[in-house]
Amino acid sequence: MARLVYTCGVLNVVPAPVSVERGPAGDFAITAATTIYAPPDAAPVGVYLADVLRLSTGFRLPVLHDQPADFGVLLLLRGPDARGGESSYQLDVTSRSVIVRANTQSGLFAGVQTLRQLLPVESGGGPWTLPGVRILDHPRFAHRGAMLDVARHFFTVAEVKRFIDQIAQYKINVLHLHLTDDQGWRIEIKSWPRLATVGGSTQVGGGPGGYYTQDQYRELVAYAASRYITIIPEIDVPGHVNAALTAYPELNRDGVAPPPFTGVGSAIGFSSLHSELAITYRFVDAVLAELAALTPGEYLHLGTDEAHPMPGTEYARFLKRVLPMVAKHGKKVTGWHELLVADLPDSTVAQYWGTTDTNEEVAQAAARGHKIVLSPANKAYLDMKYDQDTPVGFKWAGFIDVDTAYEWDPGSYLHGVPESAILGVEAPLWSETLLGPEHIDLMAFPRLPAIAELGWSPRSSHDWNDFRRRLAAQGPRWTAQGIGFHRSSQIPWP
Ligand code: NGO
Repeated sequence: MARLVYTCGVLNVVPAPVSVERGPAGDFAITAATTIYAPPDAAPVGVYLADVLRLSTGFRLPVLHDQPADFGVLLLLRGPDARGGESSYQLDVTSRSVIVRANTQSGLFAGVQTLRQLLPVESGGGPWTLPGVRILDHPRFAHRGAMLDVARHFFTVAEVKRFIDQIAQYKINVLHLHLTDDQGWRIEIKSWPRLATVGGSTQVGGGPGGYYTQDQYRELVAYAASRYITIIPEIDVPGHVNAALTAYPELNRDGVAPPPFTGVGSAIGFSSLHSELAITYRFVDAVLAELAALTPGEYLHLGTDEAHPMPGTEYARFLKRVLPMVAKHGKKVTGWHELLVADLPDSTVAQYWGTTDTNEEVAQAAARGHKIVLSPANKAYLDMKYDQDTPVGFKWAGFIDVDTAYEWDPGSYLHGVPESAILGVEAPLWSETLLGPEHIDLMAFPRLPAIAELGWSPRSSHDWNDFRRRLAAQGPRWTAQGIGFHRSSQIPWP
């Protein structure tokens, strides 16, 4: 494999591409006269590229749909290197042209993210020269996720869109939204309106909370799709449901609604639905029906974690009734790995959030053919503090500085779980302690790009020192984009 270092400089692309070769045919300078050619079926990516180049260079480059000239920037949905399947692309830079080739729009989009990182830093004033290069690239894993908890603290549509734009740069293709929890219910359910209006009316610390109307939620789904990101919505059942219980007294065994919960910490996992109440299943089915209708993606996330008040037998019985509902509404189930105690359809994906590299239930599930998404809390949880000085976050799974987030191999991490069973990786950002987007920035950057690289780049490119150097070069880009990242002392920021 070609290394990333070549004679006219050093490429600082994150995630590391599969192969990079120096192009013999010179560098390409983007000027006010450059055109972008994108055939009609690649037009959305062309428009996106024109937008990002306008913000960085100030040039308003036209997007042309007719026969391409052989100069300028060309996005071609044909003739790519076919090795990598979906999202693979080839990027060739010569003095005459910049050509991105891919089989799909998402492949072109991935190539465009690489192209952005080959340009000088956005705020630097140019010249906007791309080094002569040939890059062949494709992802290692299909699922490269980030999770945002909008339940503990609510984040607005604009704030979630901002997060989507941030993660798209690192070839993340799944955004898991944790929509419900004890402290808040954040999605409008038309047949059970009080879930949002009552259950969504507060948050940790007692603020006003909030929720997404279904139209706003559709807007988020569409915005993510325009960045080739699929949203997986999570409705957390049967535990983490205090907000729902406050909204509908009849969901409680004694028919009395509990007070809203605005705390954090030791109280995690205190609430639960009741498996013996018929209304429990009418409630879950109605919610899943509306959620499925809002979701173009394949999966609904059922939570299923920490249902401590519900005894094990009841928990399994509850899941047995609820799992077929998801299938009935045309979706597949994913959930935190606790759900593996139930009898599951083969298509069920388990998300591992433990802190050890052995888990018998997950290994057995993998052997039965289930796919696993890895979010080990002591590596991938973005809500863990970097060190004792981090102003927000938790430390129950340990401190996670950048090396800890980066130095593990998803393909061999869990004993008895082979790489073939790994659907991918996901970095969860829980929001008990996050008061606003400035805290999202601080906790996600620079660790989210580390997890993104584990999801995308080949095992053979894994190299801490090389990663540190490439990551350091992202710092000025984040500054230019207004991302207030954590200046970890492990990274040689310029
Ligand atoms: C746990 C818990 C969440 C917390 C998070 C905090 C899972 C899957 N359930 O992770 O409710 O917010 O830790 O780190």
